[in-house]
Amino acid sequence: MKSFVGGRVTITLSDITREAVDAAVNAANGSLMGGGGVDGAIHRAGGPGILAACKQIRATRYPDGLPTGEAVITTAGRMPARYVIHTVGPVYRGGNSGEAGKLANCYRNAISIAAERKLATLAFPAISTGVYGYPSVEAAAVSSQAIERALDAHPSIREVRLVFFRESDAETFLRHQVFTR
Ligand code: AR6
Repeated sequence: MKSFVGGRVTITLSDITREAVDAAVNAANGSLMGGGGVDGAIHRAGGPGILAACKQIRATRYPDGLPTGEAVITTAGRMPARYVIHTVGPVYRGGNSGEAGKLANCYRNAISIAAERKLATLAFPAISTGVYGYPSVEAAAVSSQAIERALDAHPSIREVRLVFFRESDAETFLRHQVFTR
């Protein structure tokens, strides 16, 4: 499979709950209480420890929920990853409601939390491109630019693994990404 940014970004066809990375990123919603899609899969695979940690975060730092574009870190429970970084992507409303900036923030903040925690390897799903309706073509450009910038800012991050569920999603990403190297 292809790689970018000097081999620090890799593209994988897989189920993110099976990736043995320092942190798997979850496309959550602001409640942090679980849901469908990748969020449901992560909570099922990791077990109740993830929800317990999310409840703790809601009770302390984010009583009104996690704002769009922000990220928090919890245990990964029984998943092979060590941690889960939960971030909330934007719901796509046509593209003129600040969606691109919010989607970029998800990638930037997740990578920045990983660097703060001295984690080196991360796996991302294609945030917002499922239930939240973000077109995969546009998300490819936004996410690739945000990831490259964040990696430039955080040299300690060794690998960002982009995990696609379907081959057609990986192909769309590869056609529309804007990595410069
Ligand atoms: N591994 C990798 N990718 C996956 C997996 C998996 N196990 N499962 C789905 N995808 P979505 P969103 C892909 O809908 O659009 C939830 O209910 C999927 O094909 O999971 O950010 C939350 O609680 C798609 O390309 O996330 C929120 O309410 C991508 O992951 C809401 O959905 C993202 O799809 C978030 O919506």
